[in-house]
Amino acid sequence: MPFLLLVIALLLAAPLAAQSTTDPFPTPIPATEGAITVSFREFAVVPDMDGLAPRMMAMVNEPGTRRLFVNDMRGPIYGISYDGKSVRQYVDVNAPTWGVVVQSGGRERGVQSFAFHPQFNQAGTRGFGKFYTFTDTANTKPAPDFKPLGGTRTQDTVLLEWTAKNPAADTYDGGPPRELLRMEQPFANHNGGLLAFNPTAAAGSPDFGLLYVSFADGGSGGDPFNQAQNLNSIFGKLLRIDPSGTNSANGKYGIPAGNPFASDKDPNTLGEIYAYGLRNPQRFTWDSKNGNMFLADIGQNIVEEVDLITSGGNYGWNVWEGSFKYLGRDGVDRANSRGDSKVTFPIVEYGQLDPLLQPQSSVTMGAVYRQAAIKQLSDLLIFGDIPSGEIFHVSADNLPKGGQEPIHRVLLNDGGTPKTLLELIKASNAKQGKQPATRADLRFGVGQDGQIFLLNKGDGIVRVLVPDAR
Ligand SMILES: [Ca+2]
Ligand SMILES: [Ca+2]
Ligand SMILES: [Ca+2]
Repeated sequence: MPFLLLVIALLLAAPLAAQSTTDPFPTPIPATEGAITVSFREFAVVPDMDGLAPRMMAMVNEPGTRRLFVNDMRGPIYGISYDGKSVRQYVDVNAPTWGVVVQSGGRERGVQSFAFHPQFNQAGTRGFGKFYTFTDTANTKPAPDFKPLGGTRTQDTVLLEWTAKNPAADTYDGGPPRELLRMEQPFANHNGGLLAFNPTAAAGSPDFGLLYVSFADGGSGGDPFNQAQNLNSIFGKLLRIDPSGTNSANGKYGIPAGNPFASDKDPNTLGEIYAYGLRNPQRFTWDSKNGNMFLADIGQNIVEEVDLITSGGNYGWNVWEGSFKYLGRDGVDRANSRGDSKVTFPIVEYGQLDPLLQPQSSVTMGAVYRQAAIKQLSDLLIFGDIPSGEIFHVSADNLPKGGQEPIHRVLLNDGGTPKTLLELIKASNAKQGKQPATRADLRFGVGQDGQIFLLNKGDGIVRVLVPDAR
């Protein structure tokens, strides 16, 4: 054997020694190269509560009644008219009359998300009047449907179904919510994620009316009970359930037969699971052109990632963080990246040490913009970073295959000057006579015609991206 081939053979045969790093992407996200600047306007103002800016977390379009809805994590859900001029409280999940008792202490707990059934405004259908909320609750008297594999009960996370009598009413007019699902939480952090119906699923298609539920690994750090890789645990998963069905263990919701572990004849794999190996998958979205599903999974201490989700996929946590072996809080392994053919690795990822993102970072989705109105955003996958408020883009048609290089910035055109969301929030805080926010706490919302809204927890202002003035 020629010497060179021998060397190559030895290299392939020997496992590479771990090369621990805190910074697997030494080339930063470019500050200006490839950056897009987009116009925006202030769309609506959501009221303060107890003197503090609303902790806006989710925004949802309800086309049947032509309203947008946005929540404050402490309980209220507001209805907003399509022109942004009317903002009215639709329901307060935390109102004593419902008995929910929202646990919103700290930064990560509270009403996480909500979703309207696609038939919300269609009388005579099973989804008529129905919407769903996912919240942390301090009421831990009822027995949970799912327990963690360790820890001490800090709060529960509950999935609730509400039924309005008149969906078009300004204020919710139905009774107390029905509890579908209750999870006991082992730690205060990493809780519920997003509830969403697939908006690309037409009536009559198999995915229509099924509720996707992202649910984090339970918290602490490093997934201490290895729940995300455990198919008998509800933690660290993307779930898909039928809220109108009854064949779950508690009889309060259905498990779609098409779910990857529903019909595998293995009682140790939960039928609710759609994808697994997730850490803190707060947000996901679908591409209206092709149905692609993209999910943002918040990393531990090194890598933030965006995944293309497929049924039954293993997204690696807590064995992998992004494309790299997870060694612990202090490092990932630079060697042997993406080295497991059974794991689905991110389409893009970025390092928490990136200079744009200091002092903290965590990824959030996002939307695929398939409209022509804002031409510089067409056919891009838009996502962002929660604390810094940085907005990023990659191609939605030529999907990247990992790494940080494909990522470029989206900046906001403030009277001709490109700004970040955090800079805009600080400026409005000054006008409001408030202390300047130190975090943007960016979340995205998507409206009619693919409008992209920017939420935050600092100034109560919902911003919308708009075409440039001519
Ligand atoms: Ca938790
Ligand atoms: Ca099973
Ligand atoms: Ca992953």
